[in-house]
Amino acid sequence: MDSAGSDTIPTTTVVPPPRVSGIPGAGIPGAEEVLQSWQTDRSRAPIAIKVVIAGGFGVGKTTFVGAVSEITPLQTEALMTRASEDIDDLTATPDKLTTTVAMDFGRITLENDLVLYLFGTPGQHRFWFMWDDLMRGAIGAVVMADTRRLEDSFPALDYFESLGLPYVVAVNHFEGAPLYRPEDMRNALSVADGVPVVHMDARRRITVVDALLALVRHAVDLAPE
Ligand SMILES: Nc1nc2c(ncn2[C@@H]2O[C@H](COP(=O)(O)OP(=O)(O)OP(=O)(O)O)[C@@H](O)[C@H]2O)c(=O)[nH]1
Ligand SMILES: [Mg+2]
Repeated sequence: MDSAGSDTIPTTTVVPPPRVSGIPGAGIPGAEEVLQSWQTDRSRAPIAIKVVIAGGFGVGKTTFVGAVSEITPLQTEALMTRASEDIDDLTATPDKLTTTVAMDFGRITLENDLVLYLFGTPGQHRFWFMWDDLMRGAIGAVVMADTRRLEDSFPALDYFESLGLPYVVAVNHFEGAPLYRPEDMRNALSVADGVPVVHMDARRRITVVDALLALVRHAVDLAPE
């Protein structure tokens, strides 16, 4: 038996406290809320969009996000074990010791108050089930490719083709890797004519920004009127 007893429960009227804000009159019933100029100037409001950085294992997605993020990027790197040796090819990146196990996250503000939130996908096969969740709300994707192992890009390209989401192909140039013309890359990857193919180096901010701008322009071009 409950010692409080059901017939002794006190009845209390809870009065919510007035909301606290820096706006004069806020929280006072009946008072007009005085809006500050910065609250009504819609030209100042940044447009925030989400983009995804995808591609095969070790192609440079985490490096890409880290190279441009204006906040300390969120990384979910974990040491790789020998168990992945037979599945994820390490020959192109022999010094790579870690892999992304959930996502990368970063932010970059482009001109005209355009804020991009960058979400990098994990590359190992066993984490691909997370891609659907990572795509939610994205306006498009950068699909990275390494010319030494183009076939690793096919799953990501197929994925975005079937999803119907705008994407650009960013060819990440590693030292010593062959450099092909964008048209040749397009043919080799069977990428449609309208899809931009750009060359970049994931470690160089300026080239990463160019790849992101190419994606934003492409997404705007494809957006319905
Ligand atoms: N030379 C060169 N090395 C790069 C470049 N981009 C990335 N790397 C190196 O390649 C390795 C792999 O880079 P990550 O950014 O971890 O690749 P990732 O695609 O995020 O890898 P996963 O998350 O495991 O799929 C790292 O050792 C990077 O330093 C590049 O443009 N040039
Ligand atoms: Mg990564």
